[in-house]
Amino acid sequence: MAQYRIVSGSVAVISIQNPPVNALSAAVREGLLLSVRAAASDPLVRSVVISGHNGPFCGGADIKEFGNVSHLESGPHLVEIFESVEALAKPVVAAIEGFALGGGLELALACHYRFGHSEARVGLPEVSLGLLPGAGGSQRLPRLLGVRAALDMIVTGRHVAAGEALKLGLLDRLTDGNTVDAAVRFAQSVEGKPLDDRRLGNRPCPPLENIDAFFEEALIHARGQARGAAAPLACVQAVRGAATLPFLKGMELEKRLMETLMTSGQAQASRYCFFTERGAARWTTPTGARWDTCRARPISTAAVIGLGTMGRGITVALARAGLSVVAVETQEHQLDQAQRAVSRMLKGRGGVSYSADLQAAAGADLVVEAVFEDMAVKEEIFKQLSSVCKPGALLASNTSSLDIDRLASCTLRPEQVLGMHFFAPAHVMRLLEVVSGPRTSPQTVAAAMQLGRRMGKVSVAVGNCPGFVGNRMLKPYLEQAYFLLEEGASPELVDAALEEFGFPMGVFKMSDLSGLDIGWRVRKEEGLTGPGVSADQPMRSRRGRRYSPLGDLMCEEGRYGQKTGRGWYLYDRPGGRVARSDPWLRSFLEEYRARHGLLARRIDQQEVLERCLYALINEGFRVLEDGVAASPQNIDAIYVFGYGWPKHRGGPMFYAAQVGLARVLEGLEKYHKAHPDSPHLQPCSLLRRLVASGSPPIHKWSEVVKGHRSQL
Ligand code: 3H9
Repeated sequence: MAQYRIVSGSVAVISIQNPPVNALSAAVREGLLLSVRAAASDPLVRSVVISGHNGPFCGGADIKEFGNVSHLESGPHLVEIFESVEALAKPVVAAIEGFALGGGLELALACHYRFGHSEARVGLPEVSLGLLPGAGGSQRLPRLLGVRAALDMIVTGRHVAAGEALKLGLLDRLTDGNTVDAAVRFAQSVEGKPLDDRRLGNRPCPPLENIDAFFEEALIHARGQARGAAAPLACVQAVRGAATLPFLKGMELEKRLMETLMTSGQAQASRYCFFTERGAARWTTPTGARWDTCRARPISTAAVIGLGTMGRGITVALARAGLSVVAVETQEHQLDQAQRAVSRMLKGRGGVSYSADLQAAAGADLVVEAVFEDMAVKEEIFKQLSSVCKPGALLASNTSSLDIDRLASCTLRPEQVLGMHFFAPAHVMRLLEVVSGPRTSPQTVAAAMQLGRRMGKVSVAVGNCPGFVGNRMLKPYLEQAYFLLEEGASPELVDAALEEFGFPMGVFKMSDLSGLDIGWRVRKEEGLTGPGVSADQPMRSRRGRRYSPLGDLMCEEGRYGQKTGRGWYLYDRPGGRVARSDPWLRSFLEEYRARHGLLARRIDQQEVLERCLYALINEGFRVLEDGVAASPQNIDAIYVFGYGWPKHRGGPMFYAAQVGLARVLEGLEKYHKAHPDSPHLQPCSLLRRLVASGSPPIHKWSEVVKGHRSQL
C-alpha cells in the first residue's frame, strides 16, 4: 500500500507501506501509481516527496512474488510506474532513510531529486538474486554516475553508504535529521523549477573513450568473477546498452535480458539461497519444534582459548560484534604474535585483553576453545574450564569434527557445552555451525545462534556426529577425488571440472590451501594410515572398503600444500598462492598406478562432477536421515556460506532436486556398481524413498523424512 497526504499546503507525501522492508508488492505498486496520478491531477500539489513508511525507504521488488508469475503480473509493472514518476510535471524528491535497494533505488532514480539520511545505504543487489536491475536501473544509473561507477555497483551488487553515494552524485543531499521533513522543505524550494535535466531518461550517458575495448574487458572480468553465473554478464550487456543506445532502446534490451534471467534455474537457485539464509535463523528441529523462541542468556563477555589462526579470527569476530574479549594463549611467544595480528585486524579498535593464564577466562559469559584439533588436549582444557569458569558460563569448542558429548563429559555442566564451528578466516567467513550435543540445552544453542547473528554470521544449528554436517559431507567428495586420481585423472582435470561448475577452487587447490597434513593427522589418529601390507589390510583398502593412501604418501614426501610450497601443485615458495602444475606429480601418479596395477583410463568432466557431487549429496541425504541437520535448506546454507558452493546453483540438495532425484539415484547406482567397495556411492535409503514417492519438491521432503530420529 501507499499512504498519501498533503503537507505544508503544496507537497504530496507518498509513503510506501509494506513492513518490514517496504517491498514493492502488487498492492504497493497499485497504491503508488494511484498516488502519483492523484498528485499529478491535484492543482494544489506543486511538488511530491516519496518515502518509506516507518523507516526504510524500500527493499525493492517483492522477491516472494518472483516464483509466481501471476503475482508478478498482477498490478501495474514497476517500469510503467517509474515512467509516470519521472514524467510528472512537478518535482519529485525521494526521501531515503534506512535503505533503497533494487527496485527501491530504481524508484529513487526515477525521482528528480534524491535526499538521503546520512546512515542510509543504497544499491542494486539484483545480481545476487540472479537478475539485473530490471525496472530502469541498468539504464538510469549509468546516465547519472557514468558507466564505470554504475557498472561496478550493478555487477557487484554492493551496498553503498550514504557518504559515498553523495560523492558519486547518486544522492543530491544528506541530512542527519528527519529525512522526510528535510525533503519536504527542499521540494518546496524547487517547486516550479524546470525538470527536463533532472529526468535521467532524457540524459545521455556521459561519454566514455574506447567503449568497445572497455566493455570487452568488463565482460572478461565479469566472466572470471561470475564462475558460470549468467546474471553478471547480462548486467554488463545491459549497461553497454545504456552507453550505446537511446534510452527507450536500452529499456527494451533491459526487458529482454530480464525476461531470460527471471525464468532461469540460476535465478530460482539464487532466490532460494536468499530465503535459505534467513530461514536458518528461524531454526526449527526436524520434528518441527521451534527453538528460536527460547530465552537465551545474553552474552557480553567472551574468552577465546588458543590463538592460532582460528583463535585470532574468532577473537576479531567477537570483538567486532561488541563483546569484550579475553584472548588466552599459554605460549608466551605465540601470545605476542597473536596480539600484534589481532590489533592489526581490528585496526586499533579496543575490547580485547590478553593473558597467558586460563584463569583469565573466569568471568566470561562464553568461552570458545580454539586449540589444536586433538581430543586429549581439548578434554584437559574442558576439565579445567569446568572449574575455572563462573557457573552460568557456556563452554564452546571450535572443533571441526570431534565429539562434543565427550567434551561435555569432562565438565560438570554438560548442558552448557556446545560446538561453535567457525570457518577460516573466522572473521570473514559467514558460516557458523552451532553444534548441539545430546545434553546441550536449547537455551545454550539459542545463545550461540543469537551471538552468531550479532557477528553477522549465517548460523546453522546441527547435531553431533563426526564432521557435523559440512565436513561429514566433504569426506566422500574428497574421497572420490582421490579415487579419480588413482583411475587416471589429474588434479588439474578434477579442479577444472569443479571450478567450471562454480566452486571458487577445485578440491585439490582447496586441500593445498588448508594443508594436507590436517587430514593426515586425523587419519593417523583413526589408525587408517601406514603401509597396510598385511593380507587383511592391503594398501588400498581399509576395514573392507576402498581407501586411497595418496594423501598420506604426499605428506610422507613433505608435500603439505601451500605452506611447504608443494602439494598437489607447485608454488613459487612456501606460503605462495599461485598454483602451477608439477611434473613431479605426474610421474608420482604414474608410478603409483603402476605399483598397484591400476590402468589409467580417460575420465571426463561429467564423471568428475557426478562422482564427487553425487557422493557429497548422498551423504547429505544420510545427514537428513540421521537428523543431524534440520532441513535440506540448512544443509544448503552450510554449503553456500561455508564451502564455496555457487549461489546460482542453490546448494547441494537444491542442485539434486534441480538435476532430478531419479537421475541422481541412477547415477549413484551406476557408479556404485562400478565401484562396489566404495560405500559412499551406495544410494541412501532416504533418496530411494523420495524417488519412490515421486520426487516431491524440496520443501516437501520433510514429509518423507518424518518419523526419523532427530539429533537436534
Ligand atoms: C528487484 O528489485 C528487481 C527489480 O530490479 C526489477 C523487478 C521487475 N522482498 O534480510 P532481513 C524479507 S529484486 C520480499 O532479515 P535485514 C526477508 O525475507 C529485489 N521480502 O532484514 C525477511 O522475511 P522473514 C532487490 C523481503 O534488516 C524480512 O524481509 N532487493 C525482501 O537484515 C527481513 O529481512 C534486494 O535484493 C524483498 N525485497 O535486511 C534486497 N527483502 O522475516 C533484499 C527482505 O520472513 N533484501 N525481505 O524471514 C535485503 O538485502 C535485506 O532484507 C535488507 C534488510 C537489507 C533489505
